[in-house]
Amino acid sequence: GPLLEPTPKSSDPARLAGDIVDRLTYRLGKDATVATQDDWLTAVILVVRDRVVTKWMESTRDTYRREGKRVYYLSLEFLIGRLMRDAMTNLGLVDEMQEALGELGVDLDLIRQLEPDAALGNGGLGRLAACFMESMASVDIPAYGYGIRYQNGMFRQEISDGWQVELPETWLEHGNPWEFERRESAYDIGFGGSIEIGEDDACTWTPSERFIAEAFDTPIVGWQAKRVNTLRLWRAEPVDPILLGKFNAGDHIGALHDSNKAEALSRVLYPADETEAGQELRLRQEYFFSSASLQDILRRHMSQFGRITSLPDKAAIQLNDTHPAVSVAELMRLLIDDYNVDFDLAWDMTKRTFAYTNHTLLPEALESWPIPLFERLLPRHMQLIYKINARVLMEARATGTFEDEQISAMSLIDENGSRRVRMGNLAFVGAHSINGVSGLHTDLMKQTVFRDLHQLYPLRINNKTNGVTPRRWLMQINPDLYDLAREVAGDGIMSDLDGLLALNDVADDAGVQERFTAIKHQNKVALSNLVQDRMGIAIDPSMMFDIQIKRIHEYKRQLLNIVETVALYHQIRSHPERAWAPRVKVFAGKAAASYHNAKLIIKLAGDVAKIINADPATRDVLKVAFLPNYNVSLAEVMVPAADLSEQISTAGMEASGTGNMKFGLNGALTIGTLDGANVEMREHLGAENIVIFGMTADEVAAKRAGGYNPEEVIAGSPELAQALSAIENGIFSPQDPFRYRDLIGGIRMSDWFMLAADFDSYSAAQRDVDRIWHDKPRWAGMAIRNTARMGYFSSDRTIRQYAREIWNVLP
Ligand code: DL6
Repeated sequence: GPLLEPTPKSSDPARLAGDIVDRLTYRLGKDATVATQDDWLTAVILVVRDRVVTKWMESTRDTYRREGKRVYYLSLEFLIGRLMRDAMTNLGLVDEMQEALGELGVDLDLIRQLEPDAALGNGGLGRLAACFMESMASVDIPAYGYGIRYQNGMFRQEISDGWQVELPETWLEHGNPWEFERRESAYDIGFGGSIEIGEDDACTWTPSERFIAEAFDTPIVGWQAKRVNTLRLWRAEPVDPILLGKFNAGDHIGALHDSNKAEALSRVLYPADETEAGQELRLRQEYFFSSASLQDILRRHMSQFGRITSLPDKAAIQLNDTHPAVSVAELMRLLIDDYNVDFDLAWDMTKRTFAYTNHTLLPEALESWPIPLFERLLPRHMQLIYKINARVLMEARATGTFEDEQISAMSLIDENGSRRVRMGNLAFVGAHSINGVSGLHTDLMKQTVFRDLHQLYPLRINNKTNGVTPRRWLMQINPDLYDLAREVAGDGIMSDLDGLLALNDVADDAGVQERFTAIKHQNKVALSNLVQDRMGIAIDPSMMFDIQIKRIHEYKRQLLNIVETVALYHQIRSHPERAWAPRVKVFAGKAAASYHNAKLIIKLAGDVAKIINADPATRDVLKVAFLPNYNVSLAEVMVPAADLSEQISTAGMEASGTGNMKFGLNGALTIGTLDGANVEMREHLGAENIVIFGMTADEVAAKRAGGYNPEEVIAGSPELAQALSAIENGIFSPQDPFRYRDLIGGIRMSDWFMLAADFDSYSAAQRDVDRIWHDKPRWAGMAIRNTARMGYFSSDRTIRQYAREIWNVLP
């Protein structure tokens, strides 16, 4: 009845101001005269959250009423960043809030910057999950994200004497006003113990260890608040917070044993990005969140539909990489052991429910677990995996078309060396859809990692090229460019990014170019101010901002960029009379803590910067900066300020890239290889609006197979040879002249990432970029056409494709 309706919330600035003071007073217990900026931030978030909650409940009621299918996105990473501006723009509250805070004497932009980044992810995979959450709400798909509420997310990077130092990030320090703790949504999670087979093969698993998973919900608002979905993150709790017996016996530390063990489960995000994988704790985290999420999904399904067999019609579960792949075995266990479904039906239901996204082909990133470990932690799951494996291999043998070698490649158990469970194969066989994240990546998946499974199940692999949300990555971070785009293309662009195409017709218009260039300049001023504040380096905003930001990894080839910078430096010194395009090369990114070469590359960037920036002979045309602690919020300042975007991975190695899309959307030109989604960007932009260089994926593969000799290539390229020797001989590290000997030695010896092979082509492409830079109208025209033609790379498009082609849900 009307008495239960919440008070209507208005967006009237006076009302907002009143609500803010109300929250400050009654929720924070603070008087406006003594409130800190952090208090104001919390009060504002609470006010915004209240407006979200009303919509949230409407969305939930609507989903129940429709009796439709829900999408569940299982991901060990959600790299969200800040949420306040996102929620305010999607609610259409920004101007009103600004006015309200003005009345209170609070600066919205200032408190906005105090909000900590929710950095529950490493890089592209986690940020994609965040864009997908926003897009699913924006295109009106009932969806839940499931993950872990890490107390410490991505580490904070400090650069000390040029070296990366990892420090814990404490995003929950001031509490988290966005989340709702759900004590009632808690599940039992078991590990270890033994299994017992009873009558009719019924199995009882008695775990030796138990924990509780407790839910924390964050509402995710879609564009124009069409829908609000839920991000549900799990925190581990002990069953007994304190073992009183032990405590009373004087063992005060031992009394907290269970508590500490639980805390460790959801304590920290593994800095995994494609190389490092912790062992036991990582597997425990994967199972912990998979089991909690599946129990929750089944509970919701049963409470609404009452019949377990309709699960595949009402739930689509997307596995974000193999991190949640143990879910395949867990769903089988729950169906068979708890719901008495027989194995055949359970297997059919499982495959119809799950879909799996692969994000990398790097062999070191393909997860597998030692059988003894797996068996010890998850004995029942191990048994089910053997049974599933037998079924799959029988199907393979029955075709009569596979060699033994192919059968063993399809097996869920890797028998080469010490036996391991292959999580990629488990995800593949347990899903009806396996997708790659760009056209090239999907083709390579079919030819490499999943070649044999693809032959056995040829209809499963499909492509869903990544995208990014234009609300955050255009409208919020580049409001002036958004205004320009809106004037030309109309108000509908945020719901249909293809509308940006209207900009294409005015790309050569002098007035539009002037405006575009002024906006870019202003964004560059903002970035130079940030660099000045944080690092004390002055950079001239009229220089070309040439930016490479992403995780530091050899395949992403930051080293190629640095070596080219050194070569350019030498060239400028030898030929000061030439018309060099003044550039600042900006780098940012984190290295996995145990990735030695990546850390050395960071050090090298700093060493090179020190020498080049101090040289009066080149000072006006070349600068280098490495910005510490790259995160979503820093990207939000860097992306709109870029003139040139570096997307230079060894072809065949970057699954998609999404930074490439953010830069293009904000009117940066791309210099890049034909890798990942760069290939499709070229198709959409036209080859004349992107600078492509280097070998193709096929050429890389052929060269690797055909005996590549980097020394020969180096000998044939005087510029490369000179740059490598300079670095190798300690010109940039005089106090430690051998620092880079092994790093450069690796290029001479094997050069797996084809730095030498692509160098001349890269360097020539950079000189093409210089020429375009000198032709201002040409540059501006290309840049505007980049924005105009990036509509395809909206994550709304990607999500609609998942909805139609994988999930079978109608937005
Ligand atoms: O699909 C999102 C993103 C891609 O854009 C990147 O190209 C790819 O490197 C990244 N993959 C990972 C792999 N992590 N694991 N496993 O982060 O995914």
